[in-house]
Amino acid sequence: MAVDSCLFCRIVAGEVPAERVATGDGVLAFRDIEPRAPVHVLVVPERHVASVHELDDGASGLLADCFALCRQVAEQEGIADGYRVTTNVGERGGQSVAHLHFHVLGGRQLGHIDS
Ligand code: DGP
Repeated sequence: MAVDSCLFCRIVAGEVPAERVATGDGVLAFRDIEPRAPVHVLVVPERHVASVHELDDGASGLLADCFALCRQVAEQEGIADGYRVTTNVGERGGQSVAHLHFHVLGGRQLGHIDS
């Protein structure tokens, strides 16, 4: 996908509005438009990567920055006692936006992942 037509690249660029909740080192957090929990925030790298499957071996810094922002979001949103961080890969894996993102979900009792 061309970066200029990627929805999350356009959110990062400020071309599409989103409720931003935090920023990190090359990473942005904003609220999911279809929240599935009282807290549902997406953490995305600013540079375009389709999914974790497309990351190269040198991506440990980018992943550390993503997870650092997930932790910060959890603290900010008051869910640090229990939350989920998840990422989908490819259409068959439930991914609908082809720009790497981590869902940070919490604020209610979460069950086992079974679907
Ligand atoms: P996934 O299905 O794992 O690729 O997650 C994509 C998420 O992105 C989904 O939970 C809904 C959210 N989403 C889709 N379009 C928008 C948008 O325009 N703004 C925001 N804030 N979230 C969006």
